[in-house]
Amino acid sequence: MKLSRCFTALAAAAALTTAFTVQAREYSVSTVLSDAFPWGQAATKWAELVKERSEGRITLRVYDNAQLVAGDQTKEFSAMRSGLIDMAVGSTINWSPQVPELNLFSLPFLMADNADIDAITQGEAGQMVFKAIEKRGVVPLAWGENGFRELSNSKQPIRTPNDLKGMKIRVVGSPLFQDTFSTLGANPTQMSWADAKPALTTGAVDGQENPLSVFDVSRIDQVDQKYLTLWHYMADPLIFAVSPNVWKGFSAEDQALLKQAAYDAGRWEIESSRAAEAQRLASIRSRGVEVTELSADERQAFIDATAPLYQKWEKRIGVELLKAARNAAAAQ
Ligand code: X2X
Repeated sequence: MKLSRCFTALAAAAALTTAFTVQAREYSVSTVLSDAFPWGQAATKWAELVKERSEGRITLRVYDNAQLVAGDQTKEFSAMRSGLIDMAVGSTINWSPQVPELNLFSLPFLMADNADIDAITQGEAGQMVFKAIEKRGVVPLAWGENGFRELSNSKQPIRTPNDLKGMKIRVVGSPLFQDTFSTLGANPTQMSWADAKPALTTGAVDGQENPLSVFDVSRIDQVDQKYLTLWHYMADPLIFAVSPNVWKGFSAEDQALLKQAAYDAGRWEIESSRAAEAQRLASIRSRGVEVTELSADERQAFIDATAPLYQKWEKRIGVELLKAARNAAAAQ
């Protein structure tokens, strides 16, 4: 081969490599919790399925601990909308500042059990929620689950709203949580998950609310949370979603592949995390945490105390959406 031809061949090879690198770029997937938790496992599963089914053409890389938004989980939705983040598996709570309809799931005692969650997410109400997300500029693909959120504290067992009086409780990203805990007579403080554990450690706050999986894996018992009330007051679904411009860049076949993989990862995560709940509770108990289970009457006292919140919040959430969700739950 002549030298000049050799250079041409080399240049062509280099161009090809560049093209390949551009095509094979990684897509970022944001989560708040790592794959030590069901939440992070949902994202990892999605990445695995996409890699396998695209035969390595599409690579999703998971960035946990909300690191792509410097720990501020309430900025995740905006970052995805603007394209700073390609994809996310995010909680309805953390996206509710930008999508008010997502506060639906945070209404206290709207859903009593898993059947209620499924009836809402898998039916008309779930479709309305997805439309609301689309309207605000992000493409939703499938549902996952963080789980029913239970209440822990360092002071005393909580059986009645009165037991919560004056207690400093760390809450998450939406003003609805401020309203709920203020209505119950507590003293709520909003902070990110990154700040929550230090605040529990120093005693800056007395309590917090999170699913059993989070309590268990994060060893919340080690930061003085000796009391846990199972009140099942709300559950936050997770949503697999994609930034709009990234979505448009995929062919119809790849869009279908991503969506089906998200759906399968979500179903897998929902089932496996529900199946682990009893074991989670047993291990929390075995570490000496005092678990309070409420009688129907005791739970009703919390339902009655928080009922006035519905009037204020149904306007923000949407009267029609709330009606659809209530009908779905009532039909169970
Ligand atoms: O911050 C929390 O409490 C967490 C981890 O559950 C969410 O991101 C909603």
